[in-house]
Amino acid sequence: MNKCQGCGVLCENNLCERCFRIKHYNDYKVVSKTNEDFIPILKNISQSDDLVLLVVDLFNIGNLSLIRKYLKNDILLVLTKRDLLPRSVSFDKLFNYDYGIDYVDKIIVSSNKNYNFDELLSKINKYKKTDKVYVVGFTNAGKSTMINKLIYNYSDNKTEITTSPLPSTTLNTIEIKLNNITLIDTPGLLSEGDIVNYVNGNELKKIIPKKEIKPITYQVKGKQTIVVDNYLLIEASDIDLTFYMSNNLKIKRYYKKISTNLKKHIIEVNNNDIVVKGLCFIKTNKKSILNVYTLDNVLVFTRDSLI
Ligand SMILES: Nc1nc2c(ncn2[C@@H]2O[C@H](COP(=O)(O)OP(=O)(O)O)[C@@H](O)[C@H]2O)c(=O)[nH]1
Ligand SMILES: [Mg+2]
Repeated sequence: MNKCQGCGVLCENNLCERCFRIKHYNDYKVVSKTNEDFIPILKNISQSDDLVLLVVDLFNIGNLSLIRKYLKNDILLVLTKRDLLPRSVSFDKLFNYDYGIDYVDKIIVSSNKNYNFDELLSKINKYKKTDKVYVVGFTNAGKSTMINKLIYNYSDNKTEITTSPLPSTTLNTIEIKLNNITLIDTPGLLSEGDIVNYVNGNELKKIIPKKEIKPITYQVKGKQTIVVDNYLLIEASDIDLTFYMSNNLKIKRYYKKISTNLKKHIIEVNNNDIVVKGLCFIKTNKKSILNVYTLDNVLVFTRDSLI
């Protein structure tokens, strides 16, 4: 048996049927995996001295300690998808943000824009203790895309790992040579409470940002309701709210109450961000209490403001 070059499952050929279809027809077949499959992989990595690249989607950061807690290894934090956040965002603010875990170093990159990859390769070489380097993170963080970019930029290797906007594209560990280094891609931890787990393919296309986000600010005076498509409704009063989300989502302001079937969360803010996981984050400018309504299983929480 071979391992599929695209996703790592055992199969007869170099590429399994599912990866072939994703690659040539953009035809996705959702495979449901659970974290039971991934945690043993992390524990196994932890037995080694190998450097770990923890890849983080800057638009959808997630609780990194859920991954860190299984790993004793040195971690290079790779903050990717820089291209999604507005160009005007300060480098220092993003770089010095508290990502909630310890690491040996960090770097901001964009695989789509090929931004900062020379620096990434040089940091990998600086911190690696062995010839193996593991790549971990949440599903959809951009791990496989980053590896493909490294391989494309710096080696003659023609293999490509399958990437897609759906969770669980990479199904098993995949080893891929980057000259003297063996990069090892992993399936990634499922991001619980993320909206991508609860919507269909067409909705995903609208929700997942692909281009630089254009933030939208509402200066709410008195009581108002802000509605984002069928996914989010916010009741707020006397506060500035700046929405960071896909430019394809429709947002509308009402000067009255709007009825909704979405699930209610009462959220206290204090100059920080409200995160609706996978959908958006909303920067606020004062202390206040808001009603935030969204889909049933989607997590809503606050964090220090990223931007
Ligand atoms: N805008 C943007 N999208 C990216 C970037 N890197 C990956 N993506 C997209 O994010 C999605 C998940 O990428 P993938 O590499 O499959 O994630 P993995 O599950 O961590 O391996 C795909 O739709 C990619 O095209 C990036 O630097 N910028
Ligand atoms: Mg992958």
